[in-house]
This record gives sequence, structure tokens and C-alpha cells, in this order.
Amino acid sequence: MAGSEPELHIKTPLLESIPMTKIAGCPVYIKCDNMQPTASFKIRGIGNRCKKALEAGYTRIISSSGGNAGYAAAYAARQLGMPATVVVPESTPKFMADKIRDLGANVIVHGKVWDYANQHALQLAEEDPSAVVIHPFDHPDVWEGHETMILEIQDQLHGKKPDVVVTCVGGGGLLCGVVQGLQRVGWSDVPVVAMETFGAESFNAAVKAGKLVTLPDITSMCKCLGALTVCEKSLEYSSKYPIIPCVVPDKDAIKGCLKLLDDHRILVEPACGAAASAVYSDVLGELKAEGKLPEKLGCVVVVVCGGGAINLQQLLKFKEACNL
Ligand code: PLV
Repeated sequence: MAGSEPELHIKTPLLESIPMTKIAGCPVYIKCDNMQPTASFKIRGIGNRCKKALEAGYTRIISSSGGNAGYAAAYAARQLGMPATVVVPESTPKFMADKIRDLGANVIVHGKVWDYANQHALQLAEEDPSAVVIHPFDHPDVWEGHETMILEIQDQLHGKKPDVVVTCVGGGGLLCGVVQGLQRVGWSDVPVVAMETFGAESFNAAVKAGKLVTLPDITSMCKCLGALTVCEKSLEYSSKYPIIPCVVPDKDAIKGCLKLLDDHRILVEPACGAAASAVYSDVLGELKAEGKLPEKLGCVVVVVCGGGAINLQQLLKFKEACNL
């Protein structure tokens, strides 16, 4: 991990969710990374990456991000005293772009989805050697930062070991961090349920094909799961570790958001609702029935990755669109 600067992320609570425990029939813990200063887990990895870039002599941050990674990069840059430019795709809500701007970053809107915004960020960096491009999910420093979440969970479970960890997958950075964290604490045999939604299922498609697959478009409401192609590392890990890819409809992800709000007063993006749907829509039960998970689970951890690109009005629009 990067050395001299203070941590940019905080240690977040791990809470037993009684409503989820009732559904799953075993203790379910939620790792509340929605409580990070940037409303999502992203600051763990992006913060680590930015600190290391500063130590390496870079003086300017360029981020390409659908939202949360850019928000985290802008926050990190502000804390570290570096100027930041964040390139967001047109799919990023205006209020999110404004939030990034409020942190002092220069925001450029470019391209329909993240992949095109990223190309533009790379071009900008070519013109300025003092600038580092902070990739939202495909970098070892990002994965290393995300690992801290599992180190905290190990500490917070006081000697208990989870039987399964549930997370969602966009470009796969979070998944890589979770897997590496599990390795670091000696839990590499713990299965990871990797949740995606239809229309953003680039990880599921890659695992099925045995090679990286580029989706033609992102049609899911879970825009921040919307990387057309996942990172190579996440595919590599899928053949080495017990990772179970699962795809749910948007409706389940939105139901997950609504349930988290009602049960825990937590407002999160649909990406995070997709992870919660593993319990709320009983995906874990289906996996048990298919023999992919043991019939008796002793402890489940759900990564509440959070997300800042949501407000109540937006969630109600998603709810209506899904006839919920
Ligand atoms: N969001 C990325 C990539 O978008 C971004 O630029 O912010 N949960 C939340 C709240 C997220 O914002 C993201 C990624 C994920 C989950 C998925 O994380 P990943 O990409 O590391 O798998 C296209």
C-alpha cells in the first residue's frame, strides 16, 4: 500500500442484516461501503492508486469514469492537493457530474458509454506527461486498495469465516480486490458470488466464452456495472478461484435497492441492489438447489458497494420503469 499520506478511505461497519438473515436462514452481514466519504467502495482502490501516482512523481490526475471512480479520483486529488480532470460518459447523471465538479475537478462529458470516455482520457494524457490516467477498475494498485475491505471483514468477524461473499461486477476491479483480499487472509476457498444484470453481463459472457467478450451496448439500468469488457485479471481469477457468476434482471436489482432502503435506510445505486438481490431474490437458494453452494451456509457477507449517482427521485423512476 502507498506509504506516507493518511488513508483516504475509512473503516466501514459490518452489520448483521436481520431481514436478510431471515430470508437466507443463516447470519448475513452487510459491509457498508456506502458509508465511505465518496459513497462507494471505489475510494479504497482509487485512493491507493492516486497516492502511489503522486509518490511516483505525477502531479495531475485524469480519470475516466461513469461516476463513482471519478468521484473518488476527484476526492483523492483534492485531499492530495493535485488538480483533476474527470471524463464521464453521457450516461452519467448531471447531478453526479455536478458533485464531481463541486470537489474542484474539471469535468468533461464524452461518449455514450464509459469505454469512449476512457479513450478520450487516454488522449488527454498523451498531451501531458505530468498527468496519470486513473483507470476505474483495471490496475493492480486499484485491486490492492479494494483488498482492504476483506482485511476489515476478517477483523470484524472475530474468527468467524464466511461461507460465501457476494459482490457485484462492473469491470471486475472490485471482484479482483475481493479475491485478492480473500487470498491474503487465507480464505481463498471461500466462494464469491459475482452479480451482474442482463444488459451489463460482460463478466458472465467472458466466463462462458473462456475469453474476454465485448458487449455491443449497455442496456441495463445498472450503468455503473456497464463496462463493455471486463478486465483480463477478473477472467484469470475465474479459472483459479471459486467465483460463481450470476445474472439477474434489472427489476431484481431495483428491488434490492428498495429493500436496502426500507430495511437499513441505505440508499444505493442499482449496481449495489444487484448484489443485495442475491439474498432478496434468493439467488443463493437457487445456487444451493443447483449444487453450486452447500445446502447449509453458516455465514454470508454481502458487499454493499454503495454508489453516489442515485437520489430518491431517480430510484422512484427506476421503480416505476420496473413496475414495482
Ligand atoms: N463503477 C465504475 C465503472 O463504471 C465507475 O466508473 O465509477 N458498484 C458501484 C457503485 C460502482 O460505481 C462500480 C463501478 C461497481 C460497483 C463495479 O465495480 P468494478 O467496475 O470494479 O467491477 C463503468
